Amino acid sequence: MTVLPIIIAPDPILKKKAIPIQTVDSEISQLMKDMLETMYMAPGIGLAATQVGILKRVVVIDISKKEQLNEPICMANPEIVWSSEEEVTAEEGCLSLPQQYGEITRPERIKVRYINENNQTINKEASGLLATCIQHELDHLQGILFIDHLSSLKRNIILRRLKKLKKLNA
Ligand code: K2U
Ligand code: ZN
Repeated sequence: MTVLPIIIAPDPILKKKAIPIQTVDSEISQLMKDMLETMYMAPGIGLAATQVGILKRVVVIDISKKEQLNEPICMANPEIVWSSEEEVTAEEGCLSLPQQYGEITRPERIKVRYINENNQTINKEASGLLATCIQHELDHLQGILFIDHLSSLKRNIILRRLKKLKKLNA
């Protein structure tokens, strides 16, 4: 398995829409495995293919705690088929926006349909951190970052900080 480089904002690739996949074949299955290894190494609890520069509609998630067994979820062509009217606000971070955080409001409960690593169509209900993470990752597949849900003032402050960080690390 391979740890893939995570793209850091600002980067035009992070603003692009990902393309649906035809089927979960050996190539997509290997991508899911590499994305999981990359996510665990980061560490994070979610990762979208867009963040490793691959514009395919694939995300991986694992919200299990360190002391628990891993419970990875691999999603191809994920789509939210229902969202609750009730919303919840939570602090979000992002592996592509290191050390930046913001309070983001999203639907509290969702139903998501996706193709799993075994090419099976799955319908799943989610709430809490899992629902937040799924919505965060599906935003990535649309070229949307959590800062796009903030005011332009806050978004520009974060982007200016990240531009300075990238210059320092170049
Ligand atoms: O997409 C990513 O960059 C992965 C995020 C997923 C995430 C963002 C906000 C809220 C939940 C999940 C990273 O895992 S951010 C790191 C992190 C780690 C633990 C809890 C929350 C965020
Ligand atoms: Zn993210």
